[in-house]
Amino acid sequence: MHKLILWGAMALVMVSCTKPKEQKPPNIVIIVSDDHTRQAVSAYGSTIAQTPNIDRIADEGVLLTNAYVTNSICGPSRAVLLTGKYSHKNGFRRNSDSKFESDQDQFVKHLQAAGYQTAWIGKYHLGKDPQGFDHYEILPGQGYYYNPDFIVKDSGRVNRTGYVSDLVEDAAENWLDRREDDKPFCLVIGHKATHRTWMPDLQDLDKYDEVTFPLPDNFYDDYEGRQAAMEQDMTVDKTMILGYDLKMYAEDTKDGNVSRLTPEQRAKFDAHYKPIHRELDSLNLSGKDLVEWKYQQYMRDYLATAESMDRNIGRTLDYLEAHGLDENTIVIYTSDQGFYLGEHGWFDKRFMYEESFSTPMMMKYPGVIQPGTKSDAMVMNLDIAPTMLDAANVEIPEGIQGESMLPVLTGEEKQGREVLYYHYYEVGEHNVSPHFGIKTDRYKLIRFYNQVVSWELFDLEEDPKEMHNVYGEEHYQKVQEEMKVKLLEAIKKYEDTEAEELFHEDISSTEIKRK
Ligand code: SGN
Ligand code: CA
Repeated sequence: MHKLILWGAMALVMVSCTKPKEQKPPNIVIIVSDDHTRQAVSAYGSTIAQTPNIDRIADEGVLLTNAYVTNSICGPSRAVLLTGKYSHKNGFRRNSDSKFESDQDQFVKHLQAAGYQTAWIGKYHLGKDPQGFDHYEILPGQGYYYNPDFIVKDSGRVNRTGYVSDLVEDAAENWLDRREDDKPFCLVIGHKATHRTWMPDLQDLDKYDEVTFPLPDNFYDDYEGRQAAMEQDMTVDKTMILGYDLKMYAEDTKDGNVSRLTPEQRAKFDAHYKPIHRELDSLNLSGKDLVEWKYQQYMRDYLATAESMDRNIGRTLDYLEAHGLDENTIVIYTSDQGFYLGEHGWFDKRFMYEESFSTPMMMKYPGVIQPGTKSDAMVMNLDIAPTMLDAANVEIPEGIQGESMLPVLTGEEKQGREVLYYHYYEVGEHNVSPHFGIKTDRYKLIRFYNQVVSWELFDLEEDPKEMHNVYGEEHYQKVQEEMKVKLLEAIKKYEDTEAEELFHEDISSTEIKRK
């Protein structure tokens, strides 16, 4: 009974401000992919990929052209999404050794308290104990592409036959079918695509066979003046493995994904990759020819893996329409971070450089956000939690560090953020040195520490590909000082005491601390 009163009160408040005039609070669907980057989304102007279903969300709402993450890696990014707090506040700094304390405050818990039904379906990657969800069906850890296991709330581990993107969507629709339809819902759909090792649905394997992809113009970056970029281990050339990543397997592969295939599925898989393998053997490539061959194969697998996800996002949107839910449902599409598609010679993410610091983000909110809107406001994944609470007319708790995007997206406020703050912590795989920094509309300042100790400053207007570190250059002295002031302000604003200590350390020259 009291929930009904609450909703009545909410409806009244909503009529009197910019919120929709519907009587009911909006449903929420948040679709989070894994490593799917803007360069591979046609709504962002990608010419190499077509993502018609993802684009539908932008067409019917807003495309955010300046959306960024606070820490470019999977688990940490999801923890930020749920808590609306930076990694140093929510405790999940690294995939490698952090534990997500799911008893902490999360926006879904507030939605639950306000009468929402909540569910997380698909890749979660924050352990096995989600809280704040009435239902979950999550992939254990990274999960598998083919015939994956799911951990189902109250039932435990189950194995399902099929391709992961289809199975995640099936489970999401099953939950929607079963929900109590007199209550609003918040559903998070976590896709596994397009994570390494880019395993496409078998029906999509040949999709990009005939395409030759242009090499990014900084593919052969020499990393001059950027020591951390020099030290990384994530190049197509040296790090990407022909067998493991590009499926040029010897017969006795131990790869977890491939060994899960049924004999029938394996036959289709082999029918695609074996001729490519034979061709590779016959070409006898080396040097640049081999690197560029790897790049083409990487791109084909990556984009083919996105196909099924895009198709299944189309199913989500169709489901909402078919059930008359589309007019009162917010749909957000985002990734846990961006990814390198050969820029700087790389795959993977982690760096605060544009390709992995940014993330695709678009949102439809019928009646509130004008279809076909493009916003260049600087927003972060940190803002999703408060935005959803704002949309549901639920009070945004004190500790949340993000800001609701709604005032900017509805035109109520003109200006978004002026400064974006970033902090990456992981030490290990891919050897990217920890770093923190800020970005403004024109400049980016980064402080690397722990493995590489250095400063980097980029003028994004002059150097959008971040090839020229101007830190210490005479011409940029004033900008450098101003950016440092802004960085310290951001550190203090978000109470990142570890970064504050490092900020004050006097470092005169670049240092490398090899493990
Ligand atoms: C795995 C991948 C890495 C990737 C991390 C983090 N290696 O460890 O290449 O950077 O995940 O990705 S793999 O051989 O297991 O594919 S994240 O999206 O989970 O953060
Ligand atoms: Ca990821």
